[in-house]
Amino acid sequence: MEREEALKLVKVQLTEHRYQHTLGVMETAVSLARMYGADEQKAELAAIFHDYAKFRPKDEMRAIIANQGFPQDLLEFNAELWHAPVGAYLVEKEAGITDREILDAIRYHTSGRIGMTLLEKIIYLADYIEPGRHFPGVDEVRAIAKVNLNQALIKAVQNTILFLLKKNQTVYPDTFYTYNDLIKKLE
Ligand code: DGI
Ligand code: FE
Ligand code: FE
Ligand code: FE
Repeated sequence: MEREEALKLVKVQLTEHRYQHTLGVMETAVSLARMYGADEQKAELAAIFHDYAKFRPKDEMRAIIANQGFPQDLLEFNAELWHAPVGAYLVEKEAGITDREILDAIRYHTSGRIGMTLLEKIIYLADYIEPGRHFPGVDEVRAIAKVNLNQALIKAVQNTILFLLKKNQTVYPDTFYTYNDLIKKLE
């Protein structure tokens, strides 16, 4: 699918603010893909669609997770996690994207997972450091992303976990698994 068609499909699903975020993720993901040797077209499409389900009603997301073979423990954790797997499902169903690598990059963009692919890492990181993000620590991750993808990803996951802990929020197990897996693989 061409960029313009994908953007059109996504724009109607999002608020203007979230659409601008998506454009930032798109540019960042393509640049990371070029830097780290990933498929730039796949990075672009995955980025465009990554938050496709962000504004779906909770009831619709809950039903998709319950009935379409997703891990049921998602339903016991923060609903903020749901738009990622539900997005992968809907992007395939409604936008006709069938590429497994793209769909998995969407699916795991919020929690990560053990054994993340290069494309999954790029989308997770692009989502975290796109130019529209302004939280504490993001500039440090932006700088590391220019030299070491895994180190930048570790920092992003660490920051996310710390942020959740400080807000007294639950942390989904996959988020911890992602962190542990990246640390174990450090040389
Ligand atoms: O959709 P975005 O806002 O662009 O970013 P995202 O999909 O990476 O994250 C959405 C939210 O999910 C964000 O506020 C942080 C939160 N989140 C990420 N990992 C976890 C989590 N929330 C919980 N409860 N547990 C997690 O492991
Ligand atoms: Fe998201
Ligand atoms: Fe993220
Ligand atoms: Fe996002």
